[in-house]
Amino acid sequence: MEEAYLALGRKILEDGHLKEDRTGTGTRSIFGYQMRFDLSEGFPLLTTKRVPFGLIKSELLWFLKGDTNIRFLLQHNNHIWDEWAFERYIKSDDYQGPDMTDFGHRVLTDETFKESYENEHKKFCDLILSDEKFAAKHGELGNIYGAQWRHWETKDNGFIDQLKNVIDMIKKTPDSRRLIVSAWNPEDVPSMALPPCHTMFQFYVNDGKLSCQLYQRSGDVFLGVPFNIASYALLTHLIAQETGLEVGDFVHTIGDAHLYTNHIDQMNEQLTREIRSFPTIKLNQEKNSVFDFEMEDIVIEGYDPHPTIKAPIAV
Ligand code: DHF
Ligand code: TMP
Repeated sequence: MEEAYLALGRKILEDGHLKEDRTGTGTRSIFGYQMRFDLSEGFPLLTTKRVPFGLIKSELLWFLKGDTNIRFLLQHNNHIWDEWAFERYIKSDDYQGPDMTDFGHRVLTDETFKESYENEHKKFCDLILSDEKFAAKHGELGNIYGAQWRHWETKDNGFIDQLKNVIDMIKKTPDSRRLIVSAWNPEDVPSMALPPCHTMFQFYVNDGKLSCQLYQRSGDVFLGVPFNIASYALLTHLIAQETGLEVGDFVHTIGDAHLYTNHIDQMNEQLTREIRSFPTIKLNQEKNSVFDFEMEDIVIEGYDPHPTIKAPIAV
């Protein structure tokens, strides 16, 4: 099954169009791709490079709480969203340090700047952790995933808990064709630190099994996509446990599937590696609500990946 992912990487390397992008990095990209992972055959955490599952767990628990502030992530030593909060902070009047404009590119080419960035980044993280007021103001990413999943604001000043509703629907009307959660809220998109990449997902129940399909509008195939696959596989396991179903397929549909030009060597390296068998996942069987899970309730067993492959993230 990991082959489905590697085939995507290979296809982009072979057929991808050269395409400029918002971050100014440049990509090779294709439009429209679908992968399918049978979750009963193993947990889709890639083995051809190490994918840090702890970060995927804490990010998903953060979404499930409806949280959109990076403070929780930092408390779990998870730094995958730092750059997007930091970018907002340096544009605010409260930031008084050295000029950090365009830091994402400058760290790649300028050693002296990189040192200064790392220093400012560390100060930023320390403040988020130690100063609640600072965190409330500068740790916020806007109404990203957690807010839309759990607290979609309505015209009458109320809100919709899409995730709770979809779980209730899976229990009561499993044949429904409306088992959908949308993170794409056009009213909120302009104020988000990053408009949702995993845009909407749908569940499907057949033969006692729960399947999930994600529509991802934009996929960073080397860095983001391995996380997204594991994250939605985990979400499907959690919801299956609560609803008393087995796991079915995770279907991953991507719109603009791209490799950044500075990830090409890394992807080629990964493609030389031999696939190992997927690990398995163990959930604390005593938890019967998706919203009650904590880090230690979710464990991966038998994960024996090839080593990490580092790549710079495009900001
Ligand atoms: N921007 C871009 N350009 N690509 C993304 O994938 C992306 N993902 C976001 C936010 N913005 C993004 C949120 N998810 C990493 C993985 C997922 C993610 C953000 C970052 C990442 O850097 N992964 C590294 C390890 C990071 C670490 O150990 O801290 C990896 O090698 O998988
Ligand atoms: P964009 O908003 O210009 O599409 O940039 C977002 C980038 O982040 C793009 O490369 C896709 C990537 N991304 C993922 O692949 N998965 C994710 O979960 C997130 C948040 C971002």
